[in-house]
Amino acid sequence: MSTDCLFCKIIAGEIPATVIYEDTLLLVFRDINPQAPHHFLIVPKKHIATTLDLTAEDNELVGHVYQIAGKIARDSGFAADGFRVVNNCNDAGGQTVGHIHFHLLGGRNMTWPPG
Ligand code: D5M
Repeated sequence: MSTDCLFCKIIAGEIPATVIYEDTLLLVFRDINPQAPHHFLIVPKKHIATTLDLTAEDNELVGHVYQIAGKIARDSGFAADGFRVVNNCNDAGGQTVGHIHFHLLGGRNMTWPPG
């Protein structure tokens, strides 16, 4: 845990969030500023700042993120229509919280390129 990290505080239960899934590796909760009818944040419990800080030790963790993204999309009923998983890295990538997370967005038609 990083003491100064918003998502570490949510994982520790110090800041409230609408949690929809939890296991030993991940916490998934609703984004406070949803960009789609379904917008969840899939957050590894391990404090990893950005994608650039991932190591080979995290390969299983990242695979698990995508497996759980599919499970949540199926369980929430938007998997068949399609969805998007997004990881923003650093300032130009649009990252605003310095704890790695994956946006799971569904329930509307996505456009490309993203903004
Ligand atoms: O995404 C960071 C996301 O985190 C952004 O979509 C808002 C969301 N956010 C910020 N604070 C909270 C709390 N307290 N609960 C739920 N969601 C939150 P990024 O990719 O870093 O821009």
